[in-house]
Amino acid sequence: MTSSDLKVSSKHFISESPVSTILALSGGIGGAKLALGLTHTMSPEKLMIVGNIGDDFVHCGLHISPDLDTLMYTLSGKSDPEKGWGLAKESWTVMQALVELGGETWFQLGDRDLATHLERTRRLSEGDSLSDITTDFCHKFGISSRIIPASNDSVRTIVETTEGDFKFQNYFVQNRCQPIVVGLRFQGADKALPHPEFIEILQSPFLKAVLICPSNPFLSIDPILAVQGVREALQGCSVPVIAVSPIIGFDSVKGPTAKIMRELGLPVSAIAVANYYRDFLDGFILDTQDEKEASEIQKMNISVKVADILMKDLATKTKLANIVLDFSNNCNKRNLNLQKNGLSCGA
Ligand code: FO1
Repeated sequence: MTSSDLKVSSKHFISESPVSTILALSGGIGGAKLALGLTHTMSPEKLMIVGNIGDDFVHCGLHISPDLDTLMYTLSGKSDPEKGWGLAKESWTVMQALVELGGETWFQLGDRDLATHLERTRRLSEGDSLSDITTDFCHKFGISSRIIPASNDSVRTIVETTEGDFKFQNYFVQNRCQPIVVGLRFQGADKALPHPEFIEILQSPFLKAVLICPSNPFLSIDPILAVQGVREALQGCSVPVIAVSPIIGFDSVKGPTAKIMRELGLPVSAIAVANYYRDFLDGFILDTQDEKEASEIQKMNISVKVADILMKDLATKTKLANIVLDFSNNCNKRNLNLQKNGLSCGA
């Protein structure tokens, strides 16, 4: 199936907001930081965020969508600033009671966060789609950007390790990313249909740029790309596709990106990330600490911008968002003329 096979009707976002949409592909914490910066830099209604659903799972009978929730909580200003996931000022009464019962407590669910999972699970059981539920939650949280799951169908990340296969959260939380990764697969991705608005926006004349957030390429972005038709739609889209490096100074900004790169036999570098995305990438933003890598990336005919990309607070998130938007405005699609002339923007 190709993206052109996916005939969809225009509703919601595009028809309501027919100008200069920015599309961001995001995992959880790192992606949500940039998304928050973007909402402070541009009209938030013009931002569409496609969230990873490979981390979703059913736990204690509840459907948990960690990355969608992290995006939702972050954009509404409700997220826990220390952990990056869950809600700020959370109470843990239910978890404590579960400890006393000897229940499953390796995955921490705060009391108010539980309400999100309870209501999502109830509505899914009544036949509502994950995207409709997410849209309704976003309205309740006062979020005017559009957050959609990559698919309304099930996609589940399986981490293949030297100790066997793990479902994502068993690898990530229960086993603290310790097992050595030998591969990843995304169960259901080949049968999952992308959310219709995702493909529609990629083909829309109103799309201005696609941003790949500084999320883990293997755990957070790949499950989105694995959904049928997505990679082709990205390769075929007519606007610049820009990625922000998740690597700073040969290490992950957060999480196990560097560890997984080493285990998969890849060099831990911004170059390796740019190379990983090179079949659809037009521009790459890397940190000033990695400036020396810029020329190698430019040799791949990918335009490069060097900037301070560490997002420590709202000011640095907004500053990076400004840089990303400015770069995307000035960055051309890779084409023959560019390649012949050796031109690139923003270096
Ligand atoms: N991450 C943890 O490291 N430990 C947890 O107990 C945990 C609970 C949790 C509950 C709800 C939620 O939305 C996210 C939660 N996360 C937790 C984060 C989550 O596992 C990961 O950050 C993402 O899946 C990776 O993007």
